[in-house]
Amino acid sequence: MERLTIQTSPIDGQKPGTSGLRKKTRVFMGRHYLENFVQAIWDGIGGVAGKTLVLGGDGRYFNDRAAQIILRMAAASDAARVIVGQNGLLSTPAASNLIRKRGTDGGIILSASHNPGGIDEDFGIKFNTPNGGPAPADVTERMFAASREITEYAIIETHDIDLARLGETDLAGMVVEVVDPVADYVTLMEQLFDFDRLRALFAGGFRMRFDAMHAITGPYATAILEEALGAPPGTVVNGMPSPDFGGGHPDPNPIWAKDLMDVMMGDDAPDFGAASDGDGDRNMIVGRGAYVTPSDSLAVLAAHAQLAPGYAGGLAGVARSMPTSRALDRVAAARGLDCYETPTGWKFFGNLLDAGKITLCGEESAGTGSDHVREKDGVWAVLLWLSILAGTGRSVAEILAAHWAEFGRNYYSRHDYEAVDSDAANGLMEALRARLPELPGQSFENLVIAAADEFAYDDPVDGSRAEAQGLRIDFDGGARVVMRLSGTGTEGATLRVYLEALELDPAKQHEDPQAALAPVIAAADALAGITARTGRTAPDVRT
Ligand code: G16
Repeated sequence: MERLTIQTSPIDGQKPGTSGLRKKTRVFMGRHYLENFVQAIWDGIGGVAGKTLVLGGDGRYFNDRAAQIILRMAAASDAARVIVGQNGLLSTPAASNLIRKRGTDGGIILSASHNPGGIDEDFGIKFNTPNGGPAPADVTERMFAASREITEYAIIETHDIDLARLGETDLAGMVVEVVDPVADYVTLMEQLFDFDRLRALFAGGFRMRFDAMHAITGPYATAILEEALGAPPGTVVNGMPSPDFGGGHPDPNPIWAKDLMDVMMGDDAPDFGAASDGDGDRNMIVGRGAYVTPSDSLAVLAAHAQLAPGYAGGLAGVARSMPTSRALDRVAAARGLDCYETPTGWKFFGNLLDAGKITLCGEESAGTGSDHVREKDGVWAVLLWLSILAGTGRSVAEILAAHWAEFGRNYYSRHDYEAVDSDAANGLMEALRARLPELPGQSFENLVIAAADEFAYDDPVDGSRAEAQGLRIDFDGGARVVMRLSGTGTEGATLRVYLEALELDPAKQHEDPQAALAPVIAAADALAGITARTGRTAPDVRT
């Protein structure tokens, strides 16, 4: 084995976004691209000499090659140990759990989350800090700065390490420890949830369909739902991870999980349906004939969390990302809980969780989680929903109806305009930003603007400030439009328009959300000139 020092030079654009560095796979496969960024990670965290890291990914195309390169680079920079999921696989929440449980110096997760995989699709890499959570901005900025000054990187020249075999091997003085990617995660879930009770639910004939979308949660869901809880074989569908996710788009929403939606809206629908994304941190929840928006799901989980043993003692507080609907706030107000509003990005929950200010948090982008790890967690959300279904004896539709009757319904939808010309998208945002001060008092489509601002966040724990986190326009009566540009796309710009309207009258809480939101949708277009500026007459995705 030879330690090589390879001369290189900076590559443009290695700036981590909302969740690590995401690019087209072919970009990552380009000469020095991955190596430069991995070296930048080492430099950004003060080197890896003597450190222990976790490594794993969602199994997408290039995961296996990237894992080998990272191991050889870690060894060349004198890391002590890397704990790798078997075959280089780990779901994002399982990686977060391992980082915490083993007390490591952090970990690397290979994923572009819900983005499609394949040689012509997307790849990604992110670093999680020793608390198990995504690196905060100061750390990713150091990585970006290092990527702009890089002149060389170190790598061990050797044959591939066998990542299929559990156990330890030596790589130039570094221990490579290959672990079962599922086992520790199952143990954690057993600590939070009453598996006996959930077993009894399935034994009583409860039917469920979990769509793993050919992504990483297949093995986790099979081990927990079918093997540990006794759900019938076939409960988990598309359970075998594949490098291109079966040619699909592993994004658990009604568009990309349409098969599941069709089953759940059909005549013989199971009691409960769920899906998770590429790396297992997102979730979609759907009952028989009842889709649950991620924002509503978060609010329902907060209202009923005590039905699971892990949360029986109550919640310290809750948090949501700013664009997430304010359904959570209504639960928090009624229950006397602190409720924090953070920018988009799971990393912003980290300090609140570490400081014990919150127990539960979530986002409109199909992520919910708690203080059990420092990532959102798809399978965990499913188990908490199952605990609520078992504990209340109600159906998903009944739980939703009761929730809205008690707290009001925050009708909600997100409209995405994808791969928009970047200049057009930036121009739209700039023009709207410039008009914010004059908007209060004006009316659009008969909705009167109560307040308009650009969201900035002051972290209550470390005092750091994050600016320019989205434009928000509040209307009288509880409706709201938020606009921001995505930080996870890999092509042009993605304009996200978040739409919300509050309905307190139970008689009006069962409309189609797009119809209920029609005036807010029209007001958003009138405010920002979406069609005029982007040339788009309809969004690509409506969640
Ligand atoms: C990531 C972040 C989430 C964020 C989502 C969408 O999720 O972890 O916090 O809500 O991206 O971000 P954006 O609106 O900037 O595209 P994931 O599941 O893609 O890792």
